[in-house]
Amino acid sequence: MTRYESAKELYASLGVDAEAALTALDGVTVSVHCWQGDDVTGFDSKEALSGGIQTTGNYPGKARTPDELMADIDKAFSLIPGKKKLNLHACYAIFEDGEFADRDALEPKHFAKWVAFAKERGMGIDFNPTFFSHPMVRENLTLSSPDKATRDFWIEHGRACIRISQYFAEETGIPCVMNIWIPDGYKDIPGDRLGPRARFRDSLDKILAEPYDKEKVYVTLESKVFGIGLESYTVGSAEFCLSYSTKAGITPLMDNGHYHPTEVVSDKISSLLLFNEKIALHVTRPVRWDSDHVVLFDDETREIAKEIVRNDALDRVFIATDYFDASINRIAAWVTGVNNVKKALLFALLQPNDKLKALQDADRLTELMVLQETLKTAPFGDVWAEYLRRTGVEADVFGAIEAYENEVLKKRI
Ligand code: RNT
Ligand code: ZN
Repeated sequence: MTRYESAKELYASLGVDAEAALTALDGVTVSVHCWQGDDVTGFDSKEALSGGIQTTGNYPGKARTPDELMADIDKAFSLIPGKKKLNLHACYAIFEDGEFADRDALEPKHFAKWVAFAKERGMGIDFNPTFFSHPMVRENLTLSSPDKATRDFWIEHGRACIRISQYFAEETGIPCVMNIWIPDGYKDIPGDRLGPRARFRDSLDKILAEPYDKEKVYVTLESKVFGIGLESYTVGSAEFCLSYSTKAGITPLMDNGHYHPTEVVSDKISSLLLFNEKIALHVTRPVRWDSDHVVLFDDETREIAKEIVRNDALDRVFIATDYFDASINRIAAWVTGVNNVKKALLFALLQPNDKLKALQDADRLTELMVLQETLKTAPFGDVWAEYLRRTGVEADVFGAIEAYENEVLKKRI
């Protein structure tokens, strides 16, 4: 008997069908952020990373060109089993023959190379307007700026990104999730909290006035609690973004680094599912703040996955990763974090969810706790190893990455 066969038997004794779990996992798409590959730098500007987010570390071998980033994405994706989508930021526009277009003038053609890349690999593309690392970010403000010219520039950027998102959907045949996140806020106590939020609302209305096909483009709005240098006030707070999304009929996005340290996104998913057709997630790992560490196979990641799976919402939640660590091999960071999201989903699929609910509803809470603890040490690893085997993905991630580092990354000097 193989280790998988024995694990399958054990799970069956707990009321879980391991084969069904593997089939379900293989159907789930995770949208992989391109920006882990180059520390959120992109190709359109020489500006330092701004917007209250930060990468730390200087690990050698960072991708400097579209070709390098694409090669690294290929390497990372070869070590991640199952379905993937590519999540791009507008600052990853690729300009050819010395041409340049500023953010308010971006066109689909500036992403044609990415479309070709995605099509060759049978993937969809998600998209993000880039409201940071640009000289038109004035005093840390974009869509909420008191300066009309600044707002107008960023509104045009948002509208351009909707057109590009629709182009991605049409070219790949897979809907595009376009996420809006702005860094806007104040370091110190503001004199007016309402004004910036009213201007943000008005700017969003203007962006969404751009016509688009709602079956092809899902616009999402991501909230935040604070950023570095923006500690006292964030325009796009949780309440603002949730209220705006509901009113405008767009999709709310929760990043699990964007809440107070003891607040958990796993507890918020059920509430949002009750009131939204779709919801979106940025899965990350906050360490004391929104640090964007690599996602681990930890309690909260598993709890998030359980909330998606046991509420039967795998087709209602857009799952994306969002972290950036420059202190370790970036490809290892990508693979580890995305695979941990997939592992957490498999772990959730290997829970006897109906039984757990029934125990709770029958007030058998002692049994519920004991069973949940038993499941933690069930032979989950053997089922994951079987998934890697069936998908032909190398299990020795470090070995594969070390070879790539020696052959490719170390030559980028
Ligand atoms: C920032 C947000 C946002 C960014 C990316 C690069 O706090 O999480 O999603 O990380 O858009
Ligand atoms: Zn995010």
